[in-house]
Amino acid sequence: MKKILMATAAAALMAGSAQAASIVNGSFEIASDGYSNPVSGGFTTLNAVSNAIQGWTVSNGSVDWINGYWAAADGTHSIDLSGNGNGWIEQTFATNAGTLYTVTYYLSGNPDAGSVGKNAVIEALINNSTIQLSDITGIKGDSHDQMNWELKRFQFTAQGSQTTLRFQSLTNNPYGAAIDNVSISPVPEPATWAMMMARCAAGRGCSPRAPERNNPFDSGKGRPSGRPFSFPAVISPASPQNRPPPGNSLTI
Ligand SMILES: [Ca+2]
Ligand SMILES: [Ca+2]
Repeated sequence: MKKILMATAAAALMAGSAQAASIVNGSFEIASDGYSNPVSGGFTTLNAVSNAIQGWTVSNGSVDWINGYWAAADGTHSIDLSGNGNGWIEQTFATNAGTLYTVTYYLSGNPDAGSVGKNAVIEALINNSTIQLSDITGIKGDSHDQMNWELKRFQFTAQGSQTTLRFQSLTNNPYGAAIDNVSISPVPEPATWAMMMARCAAGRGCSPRAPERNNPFDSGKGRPSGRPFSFPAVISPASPQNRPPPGNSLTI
């Protein structure tokens, strides 16, 4: 029972604060208005600056927008970060300054030049200045059907009301790192966890109390009646057939 309560509390926490940041079209499945998806089984090379992919900007070089050319981690679309050479793709979203966020994404590599490791960078930026950066090395897909997608994690602490997440290829040929299914969620602060667990233990419920602007759990006023409490998905899981095999743990 306690585990159920803990899980409920965790879900409630995530739901209560998830509105602060979300990635639009993290699986790269949707074209912006006025743009067409790549032909099924193929791909489209997008040169900077391009906003053809809903929510995303190709901001430097070029990337390939894949639609079924190889197996995606989720859906049918993914990205080769090297279109004809190094490419950057990025998205800017609302954040709460001081909040720690976890970005998850799936990573592979274009297998067309053989099973060769790729190099790339993921970074969080504010006003074009890097907050947090992580190198990505040695990723490889074996074939179009065996892409060996790996779930990766990247964390940063926001420094303002907006943050940019950028993926950069460092493989300056047409065969770069591949990404798919990007999502973001805030990491609950220890004090918030402690408060929620104390409420659970005292039998006062494991749901957060009324949202109060930027501090959803401290109002003490109770949630407004008649307003349904929902639990939006924070992290979109990969489709079952494309999940990493058992034992492939989440790594940074
Ligand atoms: Ca996808
Ligand atoms: Ca390419």
